[in-house]
Amino acid sequence: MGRPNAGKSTLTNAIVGQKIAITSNKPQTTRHVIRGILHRPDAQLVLVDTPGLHRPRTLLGQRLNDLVREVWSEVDVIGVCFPADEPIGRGDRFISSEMNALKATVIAVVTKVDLVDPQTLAQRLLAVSELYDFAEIVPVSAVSGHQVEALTDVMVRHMPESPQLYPDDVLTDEPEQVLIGELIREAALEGVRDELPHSIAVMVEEMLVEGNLTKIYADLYVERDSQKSIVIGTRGVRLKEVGTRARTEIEQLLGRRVYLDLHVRVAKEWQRDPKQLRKLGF
Ligand SMILES: Nc1nc2c(ncn2[C@@H]2O[C@H](COP(=O)(O)OP(=O)(O)OP(=O)(O)O)[C@@H](O)[C@H]2O)c(=O)[nH]1
Ligand SMILES: [Mg+2]
Repeated sequence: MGRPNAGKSTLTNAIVGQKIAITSNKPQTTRHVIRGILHRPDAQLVLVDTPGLHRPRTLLGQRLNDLVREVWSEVDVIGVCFPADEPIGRGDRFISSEMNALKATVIAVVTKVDLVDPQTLAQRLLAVSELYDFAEIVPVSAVSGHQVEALTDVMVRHMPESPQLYPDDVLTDEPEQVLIGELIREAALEGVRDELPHSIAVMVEEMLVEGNLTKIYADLYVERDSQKSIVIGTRGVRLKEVGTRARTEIEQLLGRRVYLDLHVRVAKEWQRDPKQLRKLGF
């Protein structure tokens, strides 16, 4: 867990060894709870990637925070992520103060250490140690791989004994259709700014297998007509780029050729509307 953009999903992917969660440099990329499984000879780690905890401005934001808090009570170890390239802020202090009430072992993970010099890292580690009495503090880089294995060792050390929970070949509990929708949203997030990333949602409506081709029909939702024009771009150029980017990723995931049909629709103010939120799976 951690505030938005702290590097939680990138780290989850690095530990699992496969992309199961989408990532972006926009805050609040993750919108649901994603389980990733690491299989080791001595242990099985079920990683639970959560949305970034933040001060909510919409009903969606509230729902996302609720999801995070639900997870806290279900896990054995909580890794709180702090990005090394940003100073400790009010959000981090707020999150740490909530850890007191929890049963789980709480460790601190200082992420993105490849972005800072040793002196800055030392300062960050000190600041983190003063926030809360963490059981351990582990600096890592998901991008360079530095200390990722050491982090998994630490987590395994704090795991209770348990029967194996997932079969050997399962890396995530994400349904294929959800993963595909997420890959489309990730492609759509690239290059958009301000409020627009928050307004984008994707639903895969239909998947048809025809020979060695998979046909995918998906709707990309925005909240206003003006956003629709931005997403589509002049003569559809942007939407076409998004489709191409997403299709490449989906083909990699499925290992099959893909035809992707993307429609942009307006769902007015969906982030604040309980009925629309339900329709979009929140
Ligand atoms: N250089 C560097 N960048 C990283 C590292 N980990 C994550 N990032 C970048 O940080 C940004 C945010 O990463 P995410 O993994 O999406 O962050 P998150 O905590 O899951 O964010 P939310 O889902 O919005 O809460 C992305 O642009 C990543 O590429 C790292 O170890 N090194
Ligand atoms: Mg994330």
